[in-house]
Amino acid sequence: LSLISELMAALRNGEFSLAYQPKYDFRAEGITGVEALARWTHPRRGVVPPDLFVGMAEETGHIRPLTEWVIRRAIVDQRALAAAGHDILMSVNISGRLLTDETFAEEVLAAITESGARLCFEITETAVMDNSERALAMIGRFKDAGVCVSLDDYGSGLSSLAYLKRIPADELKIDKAFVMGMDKSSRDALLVKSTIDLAHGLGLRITAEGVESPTTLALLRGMGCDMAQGFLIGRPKPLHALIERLNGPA
Ligand code: G
Ligand code: G
Ligand code: NA
Ligand code: MN
Repeated sequence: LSLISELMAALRNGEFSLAYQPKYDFRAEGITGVEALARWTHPRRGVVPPDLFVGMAEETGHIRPLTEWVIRRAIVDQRALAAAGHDILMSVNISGRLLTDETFAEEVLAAITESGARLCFEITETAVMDNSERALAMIGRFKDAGVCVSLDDYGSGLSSLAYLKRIPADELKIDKAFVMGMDKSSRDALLVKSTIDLAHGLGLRITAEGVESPTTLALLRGMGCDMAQGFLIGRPKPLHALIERLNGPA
C-alpha cells in the first residue's frame, strides 16, 4: 500500500497533528503569531517528512482534505489560545493550487467566519503566479473575510515586482535562505535590507524566517524588520508547549 493512499485514513485516525512555530514581534517585544505546520506520525514508519507528504498530497489531489483538516484544527486551537488569554494570529500554509478551487474557498470562508478565529494564509509566491487572475480574485475574497494574506518564501520564486504590486497581501515572508546567510554574507544582508524596504514601501508587514542566531536577530531589528521566526525564537511545537511558552517569562 502506498503512503499516500493511507493519508485519508490517517487524517481520520488522529495520526496528524499541528506543530506551532512562534513569530516574534519586534515592536510588541513578544510572540504575537504562530505558523501552524502539519505533522504526520505514521504508526509503523514514524514521522513522515512534511515536504514528502505535502508534495504527494499536491500531486494526488489530497491537498484539499489535508488543508481542510489543518484549517479546522488551526481554528479550534486559535480559539483555545484566545480563551487562555493569548491573542495570537494563526498562520496556515495554503498551496497556490487550492486558491482557484472555489468550493474549497466557500467552505473555508464559512468555517472561518463562523468561528471568529484570526487566521493568516501563507501562500508561496510561485504558486500564486500560476493562475494569476483567479488566484487574485480568491485572495481578495479571503481578505474581505478578515483573513490576512502572506507571501511565503519571498525571493526564492519567480519574483516579479509588477506582480507583487498587484497582490493585496498584508505580509511578506523573506525566504530563510537569505536570512540564514545574512550574518556571514553582506550580499545576503543587503538583499534582506532591500526586501524589508520594498515591503514597507508597499505597505506590507515583513517577517524574516530562518532566524537562528542573536546576531541575525539584532541585524533584523536594526533594519526595521517587523517579525522574526526561526529556531532562535522557537522550534515548531505542540499546542500545550506553545501555551507554556506564552505563559512563561518573555
Ligand atoms: O517544518 P517544516 O518541515 O514543517 O515544513 C516543511 C514544508 O512543508 C514547508 O514548506 C511548509 O510550508 C510545508 N507545510 C507544512 N505544513 C503544511 C500544510 O499544512 N500545508 C501546506 N501546503 N504545506 C505545509
Ligand atoms: O516553506 P515554509 O516557509 O512554510 O517552511 C517552513 C519550514 O522552515 C519548516 O520546515 C520549519 O521547520 C523550517 N524552519 C523554521 N525555522 C527555521 C530555522 O530557523 N532554520 C531552519 N533551517 N529551518 C527552519
Ligand atoms: Na510557510
Ligand atoms: Mn517560508
